[in-house]
Amino acid sequence: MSAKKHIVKLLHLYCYANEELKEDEVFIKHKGKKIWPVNKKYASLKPGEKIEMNVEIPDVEEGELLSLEVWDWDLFSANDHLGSATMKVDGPGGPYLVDMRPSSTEETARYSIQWQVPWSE
Ligand SMILES: [Ca+2]
Ligand SMILES: [Ca+2]
Repeated sequence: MSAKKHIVKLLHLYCYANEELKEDEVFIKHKGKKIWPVNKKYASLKPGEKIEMNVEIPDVEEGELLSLEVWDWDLFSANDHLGSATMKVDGPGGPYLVDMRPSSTEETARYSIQWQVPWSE
């Protein structure tokens, strides 16, 4: 018997505090692969801003802990892993808001992701 599968829809990304002085150049990874933003390298965000994500992650098994990595793109140095957000996928519901857990105690960036599991046919 195989586990039930769901689509996880990412709705919005909120920035409460950033890593850099002006704007962070944010992108999101899932299982080591960039999944957002879709048609560009990153999205620029500063504190107090919210941006629409509108991306779907298919085939998430019921009960799975879905983990998303939040990254800041940098031109002259390695990109920074700001932190990770974990969502427990129990079935259709939401929207929910999950806080990113910072990657270290020195990390200043604070982000949250709004997500939901839509009802399917
Ligand atoms: Ca940057
Ligand atoms: Ca940086």
